Amino acid sequence: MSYRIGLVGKPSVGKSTFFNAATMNDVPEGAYPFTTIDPSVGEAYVRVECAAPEFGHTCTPNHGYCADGVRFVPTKLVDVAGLVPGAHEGKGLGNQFLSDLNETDVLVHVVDFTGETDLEGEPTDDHDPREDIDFLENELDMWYLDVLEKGIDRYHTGYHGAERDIETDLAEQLSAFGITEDEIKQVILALDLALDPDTWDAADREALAREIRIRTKPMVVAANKMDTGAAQDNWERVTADPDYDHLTFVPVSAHAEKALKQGDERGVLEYRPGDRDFEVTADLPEKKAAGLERIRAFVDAYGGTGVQEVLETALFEELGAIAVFPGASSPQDDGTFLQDCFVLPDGSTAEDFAYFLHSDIGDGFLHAHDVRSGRQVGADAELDHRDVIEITTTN
Ligand SMILES: Nc1nc2c(ncn2[C@@H]2O[C@H](COP(=O)(O)OP(=O)(O)O)[C@@H](O)[C@H]2O)c(=O)[nH]1
Ligand SMILES: [Mg+2]
Repeated sequence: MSYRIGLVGKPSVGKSTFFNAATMNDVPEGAYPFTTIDPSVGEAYVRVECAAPEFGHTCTPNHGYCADGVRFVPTKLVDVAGLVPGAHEGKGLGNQFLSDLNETDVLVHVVDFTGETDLEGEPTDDHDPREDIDFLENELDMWYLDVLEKGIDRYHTGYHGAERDIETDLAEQLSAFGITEDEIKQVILALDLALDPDTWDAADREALAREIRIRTKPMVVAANKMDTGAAQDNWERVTADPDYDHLTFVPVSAHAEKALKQGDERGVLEYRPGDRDFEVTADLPEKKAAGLERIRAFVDAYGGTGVQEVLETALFEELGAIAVFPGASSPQDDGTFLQDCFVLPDGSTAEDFAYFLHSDIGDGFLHAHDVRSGRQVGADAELDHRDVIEITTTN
């Protein structure tokens, strides 16, 4: 029911560090490729401005927490280890890697922007981070192409008899990627191809695989280790390159996020995740204090450590998801208020929301109210981010 954000990237880019920082779980980390063989799933949070203050009340979250008007809504984070060259051919943890990827809704490609790790995750200097981006996109495209070719074979073997449509066969073969027949047809036509695979050459099939991948595997690039000068230089180069305009980049220091969260946990500083500032509350040895001041300069310059920003960009921008509060305008008899905040797909209607809450609520849907305005909301009306919606049912 909750979204899964997948962290992907070659070894040693900082996936485990990012994962730990975002979830504060204990996962082994270090510059050892494949420390995390099984995908680790943890709970991270995305920030949503809380609606409760607008009603003059304090919320009582069932899940996650609220800090000074910012609601931290749970989402699943998956550390998907196992990206190695040839993953799509089953090399390394190839098949496991791909099936784990398929269980995520949106990808965060963690890239080491220092250029100090090669494609296998071994130390080097002068590695261009663009190669990592090309490499992942290519692995994904080759994987999609394999499946696409199977769909074309299925079409040729005449499974659907005389009335076969290529989009039907492709949609069946590509169903794990969550794409419909209609969407496939749109992609074929958008690429100026005929609805006849016999007219497609190898380049056409590759372009088709790539386009379907782009539409079904949205991704954000987490430019990690931006606390180093080398990474900052690469950032300038890569983000100025028009060949990468199709991607969203977020500057990140997973180290900084982890240090701030640990400091907060140990009571030496106060830090709300995602903030661009923090307060040191203890007397620290000079070295520690200086380290924190370097982090302060970083979060001030970049508007935060980037960890929260990455998760929120993935969910709310790349995926277009929205957060909706089921609720009323005043607290329940037991004093609870706005206990829930759910993340729903782009385009969700009031009725979708009712079904999301419970099938009985969906089945009994009578009408919905926008609690802020008091206006009735039709079953088919699309909801907006941060709507507060009360649903009335027949039962
Ligand atoms: N400078 C810097 N180093 C980092 C950062 N994040 C991770 N690292 C280091 O990069 C190395 C690999 O990190 P790890 O999380 O194990 O990478 P993984 O193999 O992708 O899971 C470790 O030495 C980390 O301490 C960061 O934000 N800045
Ligand atoms: Mg790891």
